[in-house]
Amino acid sequence: MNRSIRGALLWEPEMEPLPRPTIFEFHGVYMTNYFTENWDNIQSFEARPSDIVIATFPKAGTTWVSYILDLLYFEDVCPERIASIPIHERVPFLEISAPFHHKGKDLADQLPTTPRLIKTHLPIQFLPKSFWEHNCRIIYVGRNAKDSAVSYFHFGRMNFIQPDPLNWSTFLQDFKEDKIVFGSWYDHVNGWWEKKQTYSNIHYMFYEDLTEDTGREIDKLCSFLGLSPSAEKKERVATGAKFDNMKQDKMANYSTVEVMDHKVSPFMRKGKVGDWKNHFTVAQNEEFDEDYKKKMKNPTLKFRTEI
Ligand code: PPS
Repeated sequence: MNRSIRGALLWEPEMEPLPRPTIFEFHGVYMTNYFTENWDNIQSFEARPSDIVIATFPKAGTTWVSYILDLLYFEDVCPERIASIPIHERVPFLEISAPFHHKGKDLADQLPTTPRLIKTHLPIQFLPKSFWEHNCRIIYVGRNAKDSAVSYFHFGRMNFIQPDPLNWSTFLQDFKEDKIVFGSWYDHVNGWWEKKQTYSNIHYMFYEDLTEDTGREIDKLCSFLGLSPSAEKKERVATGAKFDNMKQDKMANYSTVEVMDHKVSPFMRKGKVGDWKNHFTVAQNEEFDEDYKKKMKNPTLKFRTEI
């Protein structure tokens, strides 16, 4: 195995393809060993009061919001980081412990920045307690279930450290039964929403709102974080974080990640609200809506499936 400049393991084309991980129930949530192997170290992670957590169910726009925050905080002070370090190292994925990846917890420990921006897909009950003890700021990003399912399906096809999603109808059934990595979309979005009612340091935002009006959502983020960038700076961040710009940026588009095959499906795939309409059959949509109504009991949490 080779090592890249920063020490990441490199996967070479002549090597055996990685076997897909199996999914299993872990404290009541479906996971793979790539997110449970380093569990005790993750749970005892030492947060700092200045840390900012970006929490999401997979495929909700984590990278988009990470990129925006990274630009807001560090574009002026260390532009070389943005130009030369991939986003998943600038904003480490706390719980990952997978082949060809640095452990997210180690990357987070070693982050030289203040604040440290830290990504997690953990459901609320698994967030290391140190974040709560230090009253850390948390940005939760939600995305409607249908587009999340579609995006997660394609991600599973191209990412060899995900279980094989097999085909769309099988994956959709697994999504409805919570048999996907990080478990139930429903529990995830609701768990974090309910916490927001008692923990004031959560800013809960939506992918659909960000798509509709990025500038407005950047304003809300800044007000939550106590930042007051100039209008020019905000404009620069909004432009830099546009889908087409991020798709071209090798430090943001995951093209440096060895376990992803972007020819199967690019990480920066479509970036749209409503792509589910190109995947769900009429029958799948009706069944999904029925099931959704039963599971989403809290009338205050509303997702938009089109804008
Ligand atoms: S991950 O792997 O869970 O961290 O993925 P995540 O970053 O949460 O979600 C990936 C989806 O977000 C889309 N994306 C964007 N959409 C609009 N604008 C911008 N700038 C942007 N950046 C990422 C990305 O394309 C994935 O969605 P789909 O629907 O698959 O295109």
